[in-house]
This record gives sequence, C-alpha cells and structure tokens, in this order.
Amino acid sequence: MSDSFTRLTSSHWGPGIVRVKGDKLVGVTAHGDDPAPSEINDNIASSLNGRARVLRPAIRKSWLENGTTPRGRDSFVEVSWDTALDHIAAEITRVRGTYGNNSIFAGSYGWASAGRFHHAQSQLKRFLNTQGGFVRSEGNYSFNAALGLMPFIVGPYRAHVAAATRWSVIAEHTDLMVMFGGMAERNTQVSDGGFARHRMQGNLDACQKNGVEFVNVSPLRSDFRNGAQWVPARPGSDVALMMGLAHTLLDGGLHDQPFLDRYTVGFDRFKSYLMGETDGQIKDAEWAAAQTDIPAQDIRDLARKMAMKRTMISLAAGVQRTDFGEQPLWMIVTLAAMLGQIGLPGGGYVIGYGVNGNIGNMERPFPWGALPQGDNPVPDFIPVAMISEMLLNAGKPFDYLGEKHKFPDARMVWWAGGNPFHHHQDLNRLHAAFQTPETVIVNEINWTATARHADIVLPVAAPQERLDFGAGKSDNALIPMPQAVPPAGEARAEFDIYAALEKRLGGTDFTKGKSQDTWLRDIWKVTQDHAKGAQITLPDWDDFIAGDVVSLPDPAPNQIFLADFRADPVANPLPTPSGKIELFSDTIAKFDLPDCKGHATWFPPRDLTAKTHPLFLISGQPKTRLHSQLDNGDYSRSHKIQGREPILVHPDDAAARGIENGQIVEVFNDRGRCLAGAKVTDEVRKGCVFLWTGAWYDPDFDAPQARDRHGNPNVLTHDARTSSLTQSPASHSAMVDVAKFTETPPNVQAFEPPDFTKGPSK
Ligand SMILES: Nc1nc2c(c(=O)[nH]1)N[C@H]1C(S)=C(S)[C@@H](COP(=O)(O)OP(=O)(O)OC[C@H]3O[C@@H](n4cnc5c(=O)[nH]c(N)nc54)[C@H](O)[C@@H]3O)O[C@H]1N2
Ligand SMILES: Nc1nc2c(c(=O)[nH]1)N[C@H]1C(S)=C(S)[C@@H](COP(=O)(O)OP(=O)(O)OC[C@H]3O[C@@H](n4cnc5c(=O)[nH]c(N)nc54)[C@H](O)[C@@H]3O)O[C@H]1N2
Ligand SMILES: [Mo]
Repeated sequence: MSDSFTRLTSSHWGPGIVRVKGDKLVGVTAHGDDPAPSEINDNIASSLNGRARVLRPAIRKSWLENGTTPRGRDSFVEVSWDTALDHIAAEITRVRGTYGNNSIFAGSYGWASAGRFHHAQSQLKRFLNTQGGFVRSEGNYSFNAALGLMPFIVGPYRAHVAAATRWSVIAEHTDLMVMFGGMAERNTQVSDGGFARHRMQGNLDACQKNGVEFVNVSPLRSDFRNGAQWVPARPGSDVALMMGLAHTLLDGGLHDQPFLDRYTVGFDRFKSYLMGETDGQIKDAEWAAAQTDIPAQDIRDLARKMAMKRTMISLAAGVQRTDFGEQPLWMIVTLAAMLGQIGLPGGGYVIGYGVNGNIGNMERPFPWGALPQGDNPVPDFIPVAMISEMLLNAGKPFDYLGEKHKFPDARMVWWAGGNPFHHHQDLNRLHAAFQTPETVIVNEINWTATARHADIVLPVAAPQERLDFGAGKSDNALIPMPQAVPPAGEARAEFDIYAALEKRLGGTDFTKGKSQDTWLRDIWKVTQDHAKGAQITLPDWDDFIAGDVVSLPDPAPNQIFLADFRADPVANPLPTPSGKIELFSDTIAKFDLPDCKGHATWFPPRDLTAKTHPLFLISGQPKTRLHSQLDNGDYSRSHKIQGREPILVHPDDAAARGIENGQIVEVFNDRGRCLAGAKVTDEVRKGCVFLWTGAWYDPDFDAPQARDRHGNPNVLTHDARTSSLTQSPASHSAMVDVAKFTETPPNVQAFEPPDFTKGPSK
C-alpha cells in the first residue's frame, strides 16, 4: 500500500476527501459532486494536528489533591486510562449511591460530529441509561422558542421544517420574499448530521434568474447576497415592524378575511390589541417607525406590495433567539394569515429557511438506523438554556410550557460533544455556576474552555479517526466514513470508553456484548430494512463503506407548506386545540404569564429598556467554522484580526470612538468584557456591532471582569431566557459599548494546552 491515499469523510458542513500521509491526516478537500463545497474543511487538518488536542486522560490538580483552585483556573495532571476510568467508576458509584441518579446531569447539549454510531450524546446517554439514568436537557439553542411555541399555534416545529415549501416552488411561484433575519448563505454551509450537496446557492441563483424580489430585514446587509432591498430595522424590533405592516393591511382592507375566518381562530382578539383597544396604543406604521427606525412610508409601501404579490415571509431562527423570541414567531404566522396565502405555491410563511442548507431543499426518504439510546428512568430535566440556573438554584422551582418544575441537585456533570463555555450566555455566570458540582467530566477532542472547567478530561477520537457512516437528519444521502488515521495520542472512540467503564461497573447492557464493528453492521442493517420499505435497495455494508456517497431521491420535490390544510381544513386539521391556526391561544392565555400573552404581543428588548449601553450586539453564526469547532484551524484563524475574532463596527460608530479598521477593541457591558479585532464596515447597521459566535473563550482572570482575550460574545450576552413559556436562549439581545484598546494586547492562549503538573506519586 502506498503511504499516500484518499478516503471519504462526512461532517455537518458536507462530505470531503481525506488526504493522508503515513499515519497523519494532511488535508480534507471537496467531494467532486458537491456544487458548492464548504471551506470549513480547510480547518480540519490543522485543528486535529494542533497544539490544543487532548492527547491523554487528565485530571484537575485541585480535584485530585483536595485543593482550592477553582475550575477553569487550575492545572491538570495527565494520568493513565485505567486511573481516569477507575475514578469515574468510583464517582458514578458514590454519587448515585449517595444522592441518586437524578443528581447526575448529562444534558450534554452540543453538535458533536456527524456519524450515526459515534454520535457523542447518543453514546453517553445510552451508557448512563444502562446505569440508572441521568438528568437530561430539553430543546436546543437553535430554535427553542419555536419548539415550545409552535405546537400551541400551528403544530410541532420539526414537522414545519420538514414540510417547508421547496425552493424550486419558490423560484417558480414567488414574486416577493420578505426575510426577517435575512438568508445568510454562510449558514447554509451546514446541516445537522451532514449532507452530500450544498444546493442553496443554486436555488437562490434560480430565484434571482426568475425575478423573485428579496427584502432583507436584518441588522446585517450581508445576511443576503447582492440584489436584495435592505431594511436595517433595529434589532429586536421585528414584531413592531410586522405589526406596522399588519395595521396597514387592516387599515386598507388588504387583509384576507375569508382566510382568517376559515383557517384561524382568535383574529378579533389580536385585532383589538393591534388597534389599541386593549392597551391604548394603536400599532400603526408611525408607531412601528418609532420602534424600528424604518420610515412609516416604507412600512406602508412594503405592506401594500406584500398584499398585491405572491409573497413568502421567512423568519431566520436567529430572530427568535432574542428577548421574547416567541413573539416574532407568533407575529409572522399572524401576518401571513392576514395575507391569506398560507398553503398556496410560493406564498405564506416558513420559519427556518437559511438556518441550514437542507430546509426547503431536501428531506430524508426514510429514517436512518441509529445507536439506540434506551430508556431513561430519571424523569428530571431542565430546559437546555437553564444550565446556570440549575447549578445555582438546586431544588428551586421553574416555569416551563405552563407547568411548574423543580431544578434537580446536580452533583455530577458530564459533557460529551458540546461546548457550553462557548454556547451558553453570560459565561462569567456559567464559570461561577460550574463551581457548584462535586465532579465534572468532559469528553473532548480539544482543550476547549469546557474541558478546562472539568475535573476529568477524556481524549476522544475525531471523526476521521474512527469507522462510521454519515446521514444528515434532513438529507437524501448516505456517506461512508472509513477510518483514515489512528486516533491522536491515546484518544479513544467513546464506545470503547463506556465499554471499559461498564466492565468496571458490571453488566453488559451498554455493549450487549457486541463490538463496534458488529454495532455498525447492525445499524446499517436497520437502515437497509427501512430502505426496503421505501422500495430502495442499499448495498451491503462492506461494499458501501468501500464505495462512494449513496444518493436517494427527494421524497417530496414539489412540497408546499400546509397545502393539505388549505385544501381541506376539516379533513386535514392542524394538531392544535381548535384544529386551526391559533392567532389567539386560550391555552397560553390561561397560563397567565407576564412575558407571553394569549396572542402576539410587542415587548421591547430588556437591555434597551434598561438603557445601560448604546450599541446592540449581534453574535450570529460564523462563516469560517461550525460554532466553536475547529476555531484553531488555519481557515478560521486566517480571518482573525491581530489574533482576535472580528467585530463589525459601523463607520459612524467607529469614528465617534476613534476606532480604526484592524485595531484591537474592547467590547464591554455590566456582565463582562472581551477583546476583538475591529472591522469597520457599513454592511452592519449603525448603532449595532456584530461579533461572530464561537471564538474559543480565553478568560484573563487577572483582568477586570475576567476579560476574554479572544472575542467570545457570550461574555457579554445575558442568560435570561426569552420568556417563562419556553425558557429559550436569547443571545441576540444584548447591549454593549466598544472602545479602542490602548494597553499592550495580551497573547491569546486559547489554542494552547493547559498547564500540566506532575501528579501525586502513587
Ligand atoms: N452568542 C451566541 N451564542 C450562541 C449562538 C449564537 O448565535 N450567539 N448560537 C447557539 C446555537 S444555535 C448553537 S446550536 C450552539 C452550538 O453550541 P455547541 O454545539 O456546543 O458548539 P460546538 O462548537 O459545535 O461544540 C461541539 C463540541 O463538541 C466537540 N466534539 C466534536 N465531535 C465530538 C465527538 O465525537 N465527541 C466528543 N466528546 N466531542 C466532540 C467539539 O470539539 C466541540 O467542542 O451555540 C449557541 N450559542
Ligand atoms: N457556517 C456556519 N453555518 C451554520 C452554523 C455555524 O456555526 N457556522 N450554525 C448552524 C446552526 S446550529 C444554526 S441554529 C443556524 C442558525 O441560523 P440562523 O438562526 O439563521 O443564524 P443566526 O446567524 O443566528 O441569525 C441570522 C441572522 O439574523 C440576524 N438577526 C439577529 N438578530 C436579529 C433581529 O432581532 N432581527 C432581525 N431581523 N435579524 C436579526 C443576524 O444579522 C444574523 O446574521 O446556522 C447553522 N449554520
Ligand atoms: Mo444551532
């Protein structure tokens, strides 16, 4: 065999061809069939071979020696696998024996990697389920307000996304597409679980060729490609803008009353509110102009145009990741119902176009096989964005979906496949919260900030270092993932870690006595059986894994969202209490919540009301990586400014502060501060700064507010949730100020391993 060969791999950002020299991965290049491959691949080799790789199990010094150094500031002792696993087995036995399984928190939110078998959370959850269970988390950071709210008013959100009108239908039928939060092509590089082809660019080309008109309502002009009208509304003001549009429709008799009568309930209740009958405030275009900074005439003109044309309204998930993020969801449904085009080809609304590369493009033709997670006997859970709340408030009550629950007392925390010290809001608070458990275990590829906050860190194999297959949650392709290189250092596949733990704890429920290879063949067999049900024959495992991507037909290439409901609302009712679209929800109204009423309601963002700092901070998804993954890779680093994450600053805001393009700036508010590299550009709205999410958190505990040297926006965001209905993250609603940084800039240390000290002799 030559020492240079190629193999396929799969990732959330698409397939790739792995280049290998000897035992080393030297690069990942595009797959030839992908029309618009992602450059995120250019990070993989440099990241996997980088200095931050976790190479051996490690234990935090103070945990080992009963010291007092807090988590996140401590050094580590590298240990053997046997030592690390013995400690973990003993901790599981102690913690569940003393406090019960409901004191083990393994919500472990995060994207992990593509691959059906080695999915980090599935492995961890399966293992803990065989050990008596664990406290889980519910929902996600992506579109949690939609997950919580939509079942009350239209139906489950995931079904919405799967049923989204196809882009081919839009290209053919839509005249006008009004996009709240834009449609950032950079985000469509990614799809959950991976995908074989990036189709979005081609679809947008087709739309533009056919003359579809696009309106981009967003703080960032580059949230859509060239050729759209830009409406730079004030962040967090979308509900007010939509109400101004709704009022104009109503005022001009442009709303579709027959549609409202036949397909919705509660319009009159909303109408009273819109007209100011319930609160004394008419929400007309003038009022909306004052909330949004968009001229009233522009709002009226847009409303009339929307009523005259075949109009699709879209909402980026980011817009509901804001204070009171349930409201833009409810209001977009209300506005689309007033236009009466829901269920028509190219009309109505969709929530989530552009959020990933497959929504409106593709769906899986049958369910893929997966590692079964088993049943969790522990009923306790938290809404995912309440991690700090839980750790700081054991035993206290919380509201969720109209019910009262109690926070569990988490004595052990185990994270695999996520990075809360990038993804959660208000990282200074999370740092404090992470001091409360007795034991924190993290499985990681790299020394992320989360790994640095652990007591026991287990090194895991990267996707190219293990055998698996990829299949996106909403894709039509199966992608072989043969092992290309051995795991770095002493890293192991997570299956082997839990198998070794199971040996220590007793039982065989986790492995069922099967090897990785047997498990993969069994999961493939399940996939083959499902395929048969759809009249599709898949190759046998050995042929598949040695071959190329297997692509299958799109199960619904001409799909139109809610077309069945429109055709016959009696035969095809919605799964809501009334069977119709609920513009007023009795159920929600009866919850009697202060921050989510019975119909779409305007609430201004909290920091704006508090008037603490002058600039809106938006922290959207980065083009150069997936969240924090591979931030230490060459491609991500090539976009840094003086080693810091770029922050977009409007020229007027920069001039007012004496900030020049390319300088290091300090971004701050009452919650925290970080350094970032200024990119002065008018692509961002005046009064608003944009700092990409995912720069590895690099706190300097000797600096004020433990200043982050690198530019992670979550030192600035608050972790109050959208509302007490869905308890969703609201990371896009934060206000900050920015100043030129005049001190000697400290070196970024996030991409270096932690300090290792010698352990106690044993
Ligand atoms: N301010 C702000 N914050 C945000 C957002 C925002 O827009 N603004 N967006 C939010 C959203 S939508 C999301 S989804 C979250 C994303 O948050 P996360 O999903 O937590 O982010 P990732 O960086 O993808 O973290 C995945 C981690 O898993 C590790 N990993 C990868 N593969 C494996 C594996 O096989 N095993 C193990 N053990 N580890 C593995 C990676 O090294 C990485 O550290 O962030 C949220 N946070
Ligand atoms: N390259 C890449 N692609 C990704 C990811 C990644 O990390 N990297 N992450 C993936 C994940 S997990 C998710 S959930 C999706 C998220 O996909 P989205 O939710 O679409 O992404 P965001 O970047 O959070 O938000 C989209 C845009 O909304 C705008 N916005 C923010 N606040 C407001 C507001 O109040 N009003 C209006 N009108 N606009 C606002 C911002 O300008 C932002 O660029 O992206 C996915 N795609
Ligand atoms: Mo997400």
